[in-house]
Amino acid sequence: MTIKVHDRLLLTGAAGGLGKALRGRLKANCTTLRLSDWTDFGTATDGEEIVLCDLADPVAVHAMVEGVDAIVHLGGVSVEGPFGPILQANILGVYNLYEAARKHGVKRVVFASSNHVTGFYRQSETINADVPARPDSLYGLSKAFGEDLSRFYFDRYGIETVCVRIGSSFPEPRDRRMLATWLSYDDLHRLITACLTSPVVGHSIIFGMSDNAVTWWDNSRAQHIGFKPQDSSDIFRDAVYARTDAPDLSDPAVQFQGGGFVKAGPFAD
Ligand code: NAI
Ligand code: 15L
Repeated sequence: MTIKVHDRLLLTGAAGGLGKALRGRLKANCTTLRLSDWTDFGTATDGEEIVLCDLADPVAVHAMVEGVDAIVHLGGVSVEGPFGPILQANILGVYNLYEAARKHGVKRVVFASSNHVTGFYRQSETINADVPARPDSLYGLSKAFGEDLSRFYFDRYGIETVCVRIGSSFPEPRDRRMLATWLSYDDLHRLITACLTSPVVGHSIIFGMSDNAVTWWDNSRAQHIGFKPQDSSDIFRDAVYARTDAPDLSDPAVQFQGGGFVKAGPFAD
């Protein structure tokens, strides 16, 4: 597989679950993979660079971004919690990242958004990326901010972004909800590759899910990205049903697409 398009590619959130899953896979997409997180995660191997950086620190973010051609931005708070850390990493952090991208001439970003931008749509609805955001959490709200900020940086400065509203990307679906939202690691890599290689992406939003039989998301408006999932949660269905209870249909976590996020918190800062 020969898919290099970028010379130096930056991956933020490299110490996290998806960062670890993508570290080996993204080497095919570039000559040099610059890996970043704010926690120590070891040493660089061949074709890698490591830059430790707190996304809330603009000076550190500018140093992290200097010299890269494109960015896969996974770093930040990835679940619902107190507003303080979300504000620092996901709101201030994404502003710092795009300011650095503008200053250093980066032309394309893949932004790890989340299905929690639209988590207050019901599991009985199929939505596309044109429906209004209905965040289910402070976390989802911060991702909606990232999507809007990236649209501004496209409209004003021409920096292209694909916002990937990732469903649930784990080795396997963990519960019945994830049968609809699951995105395999290989499909995640296929999706990011499509975002990095599609000739023109402008500012686009795409839901990140595998080819699951049950889905709440319609990606027909994002065909220009060229993502074709090859995995499916369907092979896990029987096992997930066998180990989980029948859903309580009065539970908001079962009614809404965001699952448990719709009732998480409030948290003390
Ligand atoms: P994770 O929590 O395992 O990884 C996030 C990484 O960001 C961590 O390594 C953490 O140290 C780093 N980070 C946090 N605050 C930081 C800061 N201030 N400065 C620098 N780095 C910081 O999350 P995961 O699962 O790997 O997700 C990656 C991205 O994808 C996140 O942005 C998450 O919101 C998004 N996403 C993930 C989904 C999934 O199913 N795994 C679903 C939807 C979105
Ligand atoms: C997310 O946005 C989270 O980052 C991830 O940990 C999962 O909870 C996922 O959504 C999900 O909705 O399953």
